[in-house]
Amino acid sequence: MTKRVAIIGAGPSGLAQLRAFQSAAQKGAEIPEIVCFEKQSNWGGLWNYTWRTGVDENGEPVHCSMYRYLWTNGPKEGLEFADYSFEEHFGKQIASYPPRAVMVDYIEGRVLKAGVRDWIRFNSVIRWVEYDQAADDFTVTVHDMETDHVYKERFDHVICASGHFSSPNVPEYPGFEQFNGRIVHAHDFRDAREFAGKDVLLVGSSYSAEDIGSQCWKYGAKTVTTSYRSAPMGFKWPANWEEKPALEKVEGKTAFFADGSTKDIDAIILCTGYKHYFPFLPDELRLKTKNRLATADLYKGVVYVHNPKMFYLGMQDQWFTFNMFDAQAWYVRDIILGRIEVPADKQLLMADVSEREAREEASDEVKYAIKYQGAYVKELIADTDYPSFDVDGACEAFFEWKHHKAEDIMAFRNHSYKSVITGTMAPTHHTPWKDALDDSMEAYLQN
Ligand code: FAD
Ligand code: NA7
Repeated sequence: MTKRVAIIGAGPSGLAQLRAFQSAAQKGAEIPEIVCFEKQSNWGGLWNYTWRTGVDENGEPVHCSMYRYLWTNGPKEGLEFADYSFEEHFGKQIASYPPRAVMVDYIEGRVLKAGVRDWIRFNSVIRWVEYDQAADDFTVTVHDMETDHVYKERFDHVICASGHFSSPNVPEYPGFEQFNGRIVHAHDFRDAREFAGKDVLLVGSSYSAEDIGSQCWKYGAKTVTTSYRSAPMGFKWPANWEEKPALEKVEGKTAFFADGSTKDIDAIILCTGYKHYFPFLPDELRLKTKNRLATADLYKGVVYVHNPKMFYLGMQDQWFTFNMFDAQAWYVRDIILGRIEVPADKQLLMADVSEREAREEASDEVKYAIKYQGAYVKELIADTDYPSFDVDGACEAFFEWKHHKAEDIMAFRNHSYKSVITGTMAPTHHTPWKDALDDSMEAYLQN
């Protein structure tokens, strides 16, 4: 009987999995029956923007954590699909930091070409997954929101690609209950114009704090204050942007920081990260990990060590994104197709995880981390027919990106890099990022 494979989520990781199977079928391989369940009404995952916050039209938690005016926060040359270049999609090379709408078009282009949309059941929320020891298969409970029907189906494998930047980590500080202004987590931040003319405090010192602060600055916030728990971001900020140590409390509209300083603020944006959250998985199948490069309990970063018929995609913290999801998806596909063997001895799977953890922990330098994840991508693609590409070249683009950020945090997106897929240099964008207020695809692609 044909094997059945369930994929949870049609974001970049789930779509990579669909493309991986489709490419094997295209080359003549017999592939299992694939069913991808997506709770939203369209594909693209986090990139599928909605103005909604809280719950969606079905009463489910909104998945999207992206916002209007979001441009990629790293160069596109670091994430380009090896089997579908930006030039192939747009018919020309484009600048290096595309806005969200341009990225969605690109993500969609590859899967439309592959013709895999029919493999996806949209508006379908995975409610529960159970493993049956005797039958050695999984029963998946699905809520079809279009027909309001809950049903169960059996699968030989489950691939969880539900993302991990959607369920917010929301700390509370003394005084929040009485704060006379808006408190919002980055997950629910949608439009920087809301904060024009305001004094905004962002809690956190990672990508969301940096980018949402930059958005607020670009769209006219009066001042931006960021507060760090561990270490400052340390960029050369514009004159109306200040970094403060840990927030201790708020009283009325005044924020108090660990160094004894204070600042009067109108709004607080909690850029305090996300939780790996899988409400549809029982203990024995549920990944419990920190947001790091070497995730807990995943052999080769994808095979769940406590049940190797279950896989996870994209659960790592991410320097590499789309091309890493591809590397993982091709690898998982080849395990399912019997082309790659997973050791039967659980100790060996756990040893693989420990080795990855130790290697990640050997240094906290950024360059080391980028190379570490680059090496992981190389390791996986070496074992499959995913088109090999210059991963070291992509690492170089990341190093340059870091350098450009250090030079001028409000201008790094004006730089261009060379594609490691086509070898073409990206053009310089027609408008500096800080002045480009219209970020529609049409505006971006103008020459
Ligand atoms: P997601 O994109 O999160 O997709 C998961 C999918 O699973 C969603 O469609 C969701 O609806 C679905 N799903 C979840 N639960 C269920 C369920 N129970 N049943 C059915 N379906 C379900 N990466 C970059 O490369 N460049 C960037 O510039 C960039 N910017 C980012 C900015 C923000 C604000 C955030 C939060 C992330 C950013 N990322 C960026 C990283 C991002 O994680 C990846 O680009 C990518 O979206 C991850 O893909 P994914 O498929 O693993 O997860
Ligand atoms: P990250 O990268 O996980 O960073 C979370 C930040 O929040 C980090 O600076 C944390 O500080 C900080 N944090 C977490 N909990 C707290 C509390 N309780 N108090 C203060 N500060 C806290 O998440 P991001 O949202 O920035 O980025 C996630 C993705 O979105 C990323 O891929 C981007 O591309 C977009 P710490 O350093 O741990 O002290």
